[in-house]
Amino acid sequence: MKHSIFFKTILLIVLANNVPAFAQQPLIANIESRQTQTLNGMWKYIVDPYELGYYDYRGQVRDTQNDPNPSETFFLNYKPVHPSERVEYNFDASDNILVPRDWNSQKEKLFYYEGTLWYYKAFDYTSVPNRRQFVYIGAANYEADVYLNGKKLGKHIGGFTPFNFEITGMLNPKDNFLIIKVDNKRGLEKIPTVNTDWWNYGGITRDVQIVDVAETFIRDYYVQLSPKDRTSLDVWVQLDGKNKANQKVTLEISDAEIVTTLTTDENGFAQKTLKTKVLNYWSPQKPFLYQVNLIHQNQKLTEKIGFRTIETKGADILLNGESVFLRGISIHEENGIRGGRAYSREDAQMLLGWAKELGCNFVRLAHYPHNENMARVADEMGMMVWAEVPVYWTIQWKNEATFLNAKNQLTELITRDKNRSSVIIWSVANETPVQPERTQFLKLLIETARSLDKVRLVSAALEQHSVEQFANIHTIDDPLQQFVDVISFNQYIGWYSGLPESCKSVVFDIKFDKPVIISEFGGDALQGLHGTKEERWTEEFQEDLYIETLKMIDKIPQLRGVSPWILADFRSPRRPLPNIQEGWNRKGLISETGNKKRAFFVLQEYYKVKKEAFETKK
Ligand code: GCB
Repeated sequence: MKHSIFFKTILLIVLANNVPAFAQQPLIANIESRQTQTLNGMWKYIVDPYELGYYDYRGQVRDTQNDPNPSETFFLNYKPVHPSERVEYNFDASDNILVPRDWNSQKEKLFYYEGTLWYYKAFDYTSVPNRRQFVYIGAANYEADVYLNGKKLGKHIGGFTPFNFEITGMLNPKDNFLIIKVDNKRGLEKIPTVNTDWWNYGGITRDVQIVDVAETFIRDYYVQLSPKDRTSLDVWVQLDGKNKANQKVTLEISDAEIVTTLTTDENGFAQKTLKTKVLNYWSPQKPFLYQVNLIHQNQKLTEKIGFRTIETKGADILLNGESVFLRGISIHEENGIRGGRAYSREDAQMLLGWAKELGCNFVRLAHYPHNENMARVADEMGMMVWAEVPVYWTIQWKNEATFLNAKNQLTELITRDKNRSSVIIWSVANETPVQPERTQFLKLLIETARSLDKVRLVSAALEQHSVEQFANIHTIDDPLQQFVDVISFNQYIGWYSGLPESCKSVVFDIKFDKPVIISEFGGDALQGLHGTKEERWTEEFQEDLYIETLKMIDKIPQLRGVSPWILADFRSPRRPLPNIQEGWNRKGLISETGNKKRAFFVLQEYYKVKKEAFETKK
């Protein structure tokens, strides 16, 4: 089937079956530079495992009813007017919870909870005439139904990407209430699906803000070097509002001596390619960022953007035209020291700071879009980034709604981070089973990434196996290799198969002349548990596994990067072993309490040597 036909078919099926469409209101870019009022802080919450507030006793969704029963319809925030009235909920008298933060790490009783929680926040708002307001939510895992002052704004599906709803004309000077129903139940049709090796942290895990903009405003923009040409910039802007046509937007990058004007078409869109002088290019050695201003009438948006090219040539990854080796580490979005999901700039500084100490110039942000601070801090620190969507293990490849959901999550991620110089790779999947429907699904995701972003590389973490009859020869048998820019694969020789010793005889045979990244390898060790290298779960076993694995993979001629599994121990319900795991995946190089294990120093040494080898070759 031709792709356009495939998409049309999907669309028809979606319309016919009334499958929820995943298209949200278009995302507003660069919230940091906008006029905002934060709604972070204490909220009230009601735990609602049976979804009393959402469905009536006949299973009808209350927010689609003309006259829902106020005694049970939580989003109305109804208060009894007479003592005789039956109202079975009360946000004001309910417990407090912090936003942003997952609920599991805040409340002991919610540690294992998977289901619905209703969040409530009261606030005042002083509006200025002729402005527009939006509520912007950084992420809520997994499904969010959002209501303002008793009215539904919309629903968002997907736990790791931002969304916004327009609320112009709906705000009062006093006593507004925003109610968000967040449901993190796992489901077979979801992305990710029921089975993951990480904690299903629920809640509003990122910032919530009211964004205040002009009637016609710059909603989104893109400023990046043109692919393969380091002396031209591709720029586009998208205005939103009644007067979006035929408007002038000024782009100013004073340090690059750029001032130019773009004029929008009838859709409020304008684009331009500009010739520049030779710039200070962004790289891990010198993460130079330019102050970029976009000005429309009296609004000015500003942010720091780095300029660099990233491309592949044969087996090389070229950053600004020079071959690089990606000295990486995989990271989960978790702060084990505080507990729970990482979300803040400080969290990003801690995690990326550890990576820096390890000698990394690259991080794999596994297995879902991390918060925006990660890519922003990576820009500042000079860390290249692999960003990923949670198409993980076995999902429903034939389910159109599942595909649209994955596509939407990828689109929201790219929309948010397209101006981050640190981000060099979009990854569309992790360890997915090779079969035709899955390959078609992922191929379409790759095409989505390429159509939204022409300047970054695309990859997916694949699987490897040994060749029949030659147990020591390992290869990748996956048609997806043709479609990705970088061949990445996870391998656990010495941990899930054999002992570290077995690495000695393994040879990888990779058929493509493309760069190879080992996107995962590793083994569990309990920090502080010592023994011989033959004793599993000891730091010495993990250390030996690193030594042997690094020697083994170094023999791959196309090897251009590695991101071992993983920076720090992370919570996983799949890890029950008493006294060792206790609910933690122990493959971290650092414990959840922040202590380094022996393998940390093996990798640090390897990266020191790699850095010298690659950087002196030039
Ligand atoms: C993998 C997965 C990762 C797991 C890891 C493990 O292959 O990609 O999510 O956590 O192995 O520890 O088994």
